[in-house]
Amino acid sequence: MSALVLLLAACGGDSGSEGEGDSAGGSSDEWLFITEETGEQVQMQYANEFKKRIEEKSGGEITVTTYEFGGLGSETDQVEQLQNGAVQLAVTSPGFIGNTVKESQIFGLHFLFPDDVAKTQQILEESEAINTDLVKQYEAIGLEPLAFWTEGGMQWTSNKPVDSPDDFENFKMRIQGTELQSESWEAYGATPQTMSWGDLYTGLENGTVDGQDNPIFFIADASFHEVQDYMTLSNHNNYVATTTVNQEWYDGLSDQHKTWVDETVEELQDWIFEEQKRQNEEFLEEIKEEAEVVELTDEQRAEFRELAKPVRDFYRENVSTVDGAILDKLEKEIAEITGEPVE
Ligand code: 6CS
Repeated sequence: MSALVLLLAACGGDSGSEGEGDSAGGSSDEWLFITEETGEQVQMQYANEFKKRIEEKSGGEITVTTYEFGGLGSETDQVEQLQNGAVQLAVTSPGFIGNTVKESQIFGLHFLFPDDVAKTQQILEESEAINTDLVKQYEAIGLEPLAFWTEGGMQWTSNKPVDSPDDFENFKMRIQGTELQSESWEAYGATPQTMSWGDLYTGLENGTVDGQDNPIFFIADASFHEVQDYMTLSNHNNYVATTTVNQEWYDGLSDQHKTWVDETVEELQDWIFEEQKRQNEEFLEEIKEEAEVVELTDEQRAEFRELAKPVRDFYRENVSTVDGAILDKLEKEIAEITGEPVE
């Protein structure tokens, strides 16, 4: 644990408490909210809007302090900080928290969710597999996921056209770092390599890795398109973010504070959907000015989709701690919402 984390943990607790019971982490009046992004990227927009609304609702009684990626260490440090209560709230991604909550790697499966981002958001909000069964897996390690939401479809970038699995031969693909991500890219023939996004611009520039995948807004805002010649509209996956809080802190909130948190998280579901949509649409135009944007045909996508299918069994057998029960249920729920059969 870093010195900063220890300091935050030590400072947190009961200063200024009026017996409201908001005891884990920061004082009862200050809540710390960490994200994995920076500036005006989608997760930060979320955290800052949450801050604005909570501060308004509480008439200034509560201050929410938001931290950008890097402000409190690496993405995996952040999971630890949330668990030990050094921070109270976070936006987490399965690509990092998946090593702690194994079952959450389900969101790393390619071609599982529909291409329609609105339908994906609907599934994230309505699925019992996600909102009951998966939630229990987070709770088992002291975390409380309050909402799952999309940051948009994921696209890959490269310095050569990549529109068939053959193009991934000898291709070093950056991953965030779960075994499921690794398996997914190996299924196409690529060589996965774990790297923090903080090192990714340089990694792409100097050829340590050949490509990466992310939602459009993130590719543009992190300027990856400056050091990549192609962005392929592959929509092979959907980037799922999770509003996650420290369970002890959440359970200790007064009824009033918990209501403010719950209703704000609920309100933000539609708000953040519109925000990611806006950013993904606007940034696409910016990318087109510097890189070639290639759209995969249905036939090309079908080749990748076929290779991605067996990875679901890899998840069931090697990642899941409940023999894939959550995936089995989720597949059926997706089929019900899309009207298409389980693959
Ligand atoms: O690629 C990454 O690692 C980053 N991508 C997004 C969309 N958000 C945060 C994450 O760390």
